[in-house]
Amino acid sequence: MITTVQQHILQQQQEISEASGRFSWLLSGITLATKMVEAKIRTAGLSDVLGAFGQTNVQGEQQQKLDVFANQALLHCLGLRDSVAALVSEEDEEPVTFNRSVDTGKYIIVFDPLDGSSNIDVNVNVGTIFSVLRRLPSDTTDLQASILQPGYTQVAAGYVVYGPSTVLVYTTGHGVHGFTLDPTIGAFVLTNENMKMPEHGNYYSVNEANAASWPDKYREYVGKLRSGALGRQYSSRYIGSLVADFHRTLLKGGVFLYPPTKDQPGGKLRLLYEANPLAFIAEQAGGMASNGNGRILDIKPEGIHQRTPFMVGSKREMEALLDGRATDGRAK
Ligand code: P6P
Repeated sequence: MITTVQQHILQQQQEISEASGRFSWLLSGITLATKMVEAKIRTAGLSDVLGAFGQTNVQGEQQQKLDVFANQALLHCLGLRDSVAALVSEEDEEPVTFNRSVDTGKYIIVFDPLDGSSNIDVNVNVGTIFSVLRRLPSDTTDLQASILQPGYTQVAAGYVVYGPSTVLVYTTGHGVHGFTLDPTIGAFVLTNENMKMPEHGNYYSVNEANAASWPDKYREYVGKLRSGALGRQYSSRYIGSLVADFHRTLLKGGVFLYPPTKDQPGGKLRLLYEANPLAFIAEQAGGMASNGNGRILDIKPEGIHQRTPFMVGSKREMEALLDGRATDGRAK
């Protein structure tokens, strides 16, 4: 007996005000687009979709052909959903808005169409990250107020990691649920209901090449992870694709860090379509997500492409970072 992601949303609809048919119709736009991306990625080397597109995006990053394809797929599939008031993409400077009334265009979708670009051409996991916000009833103009809501207002969040299998993980605030794409039927099938992040993990995940330019507290913290000062021996894992590093942290526990650096004092990762959705999932799974000073989900965004320092992981590792626990979990 299989449960697809569409069925799962509908089955939950008694509990979730957002799981009306309109919301599951919205989600099907995302899953359709990610299936299109998956099909392209699976045969990337065989068709002319690898390599650079020849333009740079709003982040000043060299766009990869698959970046552009994924962005177009999401804009197309979601633009057809009349409940979408605006789409915000990492790849586009400005939001794409649809002239829909407050009663019809009820949602804002924010997404990173293909995260992990630096890994695309070397056949390493990449991912799609999405976040769903409710349009503010008062917001009948440029929708900025609806787009720049803090992360705790998210209606839903999720990601798809394109790896040995293609896995969708999402939450609507009622637990975290994982689905695996069954290519024989073209559907995301429930494989991991009510996912919980282990309270304590054995991995830490950070780009240690930046260590010299981190603020001291991060160097000291990673030093304690290495030395066993937190009461256990850790192993280092860093894939360089946020979605893959996060997915491992969700399943195995531990901590992922992208601290401030000299080049990126405000952090490298983006608040709206990377940190917020993953923070929502992490908290729903029993983990924590912080910018080093406070909860990611409490940050009031100032701009749609705003960056943030991003630390996320198991409660024990995150508390050790945030309250400076130096030994086996006792407060300093
Ligand atoms: P660095 C990929 O380009 C990305 O945006 C995230 O997926 C990843 O976590 C991060 O950048 C890696 O950055 O500086 O360690 O290469």
